[in-house]
Amino acid sequence: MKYDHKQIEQKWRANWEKAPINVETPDRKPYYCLDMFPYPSGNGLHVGHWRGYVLSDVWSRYKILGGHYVLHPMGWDAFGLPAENYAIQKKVHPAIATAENVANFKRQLHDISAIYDWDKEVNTTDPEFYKWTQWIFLKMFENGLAYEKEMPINWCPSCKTGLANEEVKEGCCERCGSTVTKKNLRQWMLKITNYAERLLNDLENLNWPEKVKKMQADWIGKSYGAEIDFEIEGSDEKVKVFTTRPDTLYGASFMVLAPEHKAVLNLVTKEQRAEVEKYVFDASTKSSVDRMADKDKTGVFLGCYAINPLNGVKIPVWISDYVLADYGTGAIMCVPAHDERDFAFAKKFDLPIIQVISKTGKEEELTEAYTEPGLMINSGDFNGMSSEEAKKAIPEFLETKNIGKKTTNYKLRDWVFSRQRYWGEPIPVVHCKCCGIVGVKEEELPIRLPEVESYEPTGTGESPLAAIDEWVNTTCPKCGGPAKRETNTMPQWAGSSWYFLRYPNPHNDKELVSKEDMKKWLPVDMYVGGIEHAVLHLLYARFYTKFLYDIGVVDFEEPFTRLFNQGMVTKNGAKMSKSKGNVISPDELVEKYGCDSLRMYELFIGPPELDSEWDDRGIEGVNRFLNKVWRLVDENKPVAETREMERLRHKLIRDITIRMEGFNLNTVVSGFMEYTNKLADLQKKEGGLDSETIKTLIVLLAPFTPHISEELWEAVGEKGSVFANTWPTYDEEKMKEDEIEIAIQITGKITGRMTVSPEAPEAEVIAKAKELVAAKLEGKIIVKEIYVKGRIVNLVVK
Ligand code: ANZ
Ligand code: ZN
Repeated sequence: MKYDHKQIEQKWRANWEKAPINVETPDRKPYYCLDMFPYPSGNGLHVGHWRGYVLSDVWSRYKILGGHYVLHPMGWDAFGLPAENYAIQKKVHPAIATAENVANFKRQLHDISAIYDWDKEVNTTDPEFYKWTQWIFLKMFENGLAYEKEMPINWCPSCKTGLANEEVKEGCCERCGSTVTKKNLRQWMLKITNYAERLLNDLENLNWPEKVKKMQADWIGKSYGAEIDFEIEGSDEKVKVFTTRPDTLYGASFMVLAPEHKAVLNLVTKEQRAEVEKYVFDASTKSSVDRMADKDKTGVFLGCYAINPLNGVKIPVWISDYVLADYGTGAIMCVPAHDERDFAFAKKFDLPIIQVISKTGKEEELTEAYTEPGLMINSGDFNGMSSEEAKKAIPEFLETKNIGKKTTNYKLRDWVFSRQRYWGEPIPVVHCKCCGIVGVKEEELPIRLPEVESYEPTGTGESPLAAIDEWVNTTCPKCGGPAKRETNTMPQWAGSSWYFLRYPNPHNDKELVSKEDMKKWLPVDMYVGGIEHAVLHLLYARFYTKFLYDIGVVDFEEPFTRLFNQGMVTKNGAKMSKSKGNVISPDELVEKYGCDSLRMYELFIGPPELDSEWDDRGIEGVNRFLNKVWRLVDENKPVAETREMERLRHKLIRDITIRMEGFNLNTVVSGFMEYTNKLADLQKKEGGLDSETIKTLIVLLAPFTPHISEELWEAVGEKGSVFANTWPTYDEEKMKEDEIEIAIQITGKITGRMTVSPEAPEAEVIAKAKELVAAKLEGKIIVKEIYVKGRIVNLVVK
């Protein structure tokens, strides 16, 4: 019988449809294995997408064999810009393009043979789904976590539209190339900052990659520091600075304000005003990323001086765009001796550099900022203290004088939650002249997206929804008077922040998730997806979960117990993407080598957490290996089990299981290759292998190559699916080599014999030998001990 992948794969897919392998029985424990759901783009899947889907499917099938009933769903994160832009170009409704793309994705996913439960499919653009996305927003609004605020957004002055950050390429509009500016617009914000401390603390207990936890912690960015008031010479105005290094206060030799700082125009002198105003305007056109980037420092002197509160020294006040308006207090004291950015600024504008911390306790010639701890110098009463002590002592002193206080600061900002776009969830509130902003009644949800004629942004910074009077004009739920609907829509992140709660029963129209479904399935046991979501998506999902916990919807605070981030598949060193023209489509590979070969190659390509280079020859090698497995089973004449077969089988189970548990899936595949060679040798030597060993190999392979395993399982005469088995277990005892006899010599003369394991360590064997011949050693001194492995112990005596 020849290995015919096409025939086998077709046959087993049809069989699985008739008799599903993932079934609920009272003794099977639920296990939830989740993929990050895709955005159904028009480009379809490439082999890079396969990697994550294969990983999670192998894991799901492994869990089925481990005695679980597995929830392994799939769905679509389908709101967002690409569909909307396509709609603008082609004048087709985004829902139509989305439906086409979803159908194409589904067809391609079918080739992976993953055990997705399509009854549980979700789509964020489906009103049945976004009803609950809106419901969560309403609850946040009721709980004071959603609020309106004027915020600067990216604005293209020539397209007259607001732009998402992703649409700004190197400071220019992606569509027309004009320089993007900022425009103040009314925005909806979510108070994620209320959760900063919990989001940080709860990272600790998650079984997540350390790297991701660190990225989240850095993003939340908790720091301890102080706020210090500086008086301004000749003015009543005081400027508050935020610093994480109050120990360096004596070294502050100038002060810098953000260009947007509200005191700038009060403080600037007549002489400096024109230059300052120009600088402020220019800064308003740059993004904060550009501003923070390490580049040549720019800035303008305001003409006035601040007074250092500790020593009364006059320091000049500047503005510069490296100071951000919305972090800390938007103003900093600058210590060029100990801060790199301040050092660069001082060098450029020839400002004084005063060292106040030193390694040796003496002043040195500084060629760069000294940022390490050390001893305090040039700091009045604090001289001689360690800088770590001064970090506490100086703020305490300032507090007693009422000129400063200790603070905790977070980098995390509230979340700008509105888009001036069509293709997103309508925000479910109305604006009433009498009552202000009023949430719609829960019974009215979902607030459906109306049909529009033009998806184009309006040019006023409002969403296209604003142009549909019949939709916009409504009545106020509170007073019944005329009111207008909110026309901003939610960002693409909204649906993905909670979709995992919906999969257990996407059609539940009574509640977001039922108590029974929650108890049974949630939180998610294993979440698989790309590292690019390490911060935003995963942080938003954690925030939503904590909020839903607080209002009693779910009974857990963390959504994803275990997280695995797969690396990317690269080709010629670059990430696969249509624009780079280096995309490998799975379609022909499946056709030529089969789904099982491609699944296995996706794992063999490298450690799953790292980026790995695609190599076309690799899949051929895997295919040859699977042919070898096929022959090993197909041509086997079962023989009675020998000790050697038993030993090899237990070792195989152990090695595969341990690597599997550690998610070292590439080494699982190489392990299979290694053991298959050993089994083939043994088969040759003994004229066949015992059927238990053969069956064990088939079961172990099943999560990786489900079709071949099913076919071989049938070929060895077994009824039913290979997935009805349980994952084989191993016994350390059975792995041990049989004991062998070795001779004990005393100075070359055989004096006894004993049996030991051939793997027993030298020290153990010699100790045992000495014990056995102890009587003959009495009164003698051993001068040398020799162990010839598996043969002789020689004790040389005097
Ligand atoms: C004086 C100083 C001396 C500072 C020194 C650092 C080193 P993190 O750790 O990121 O929170 N800073 C404060 N507000 C800022 C703003 N709005 N824009 C840009 N920079 C700002 O950084 C806190 C430090 O960054 C603060 O401590 C302040 O500079 C600066 F040897 O104050 B430091
Ligand atoms: Zn009203």
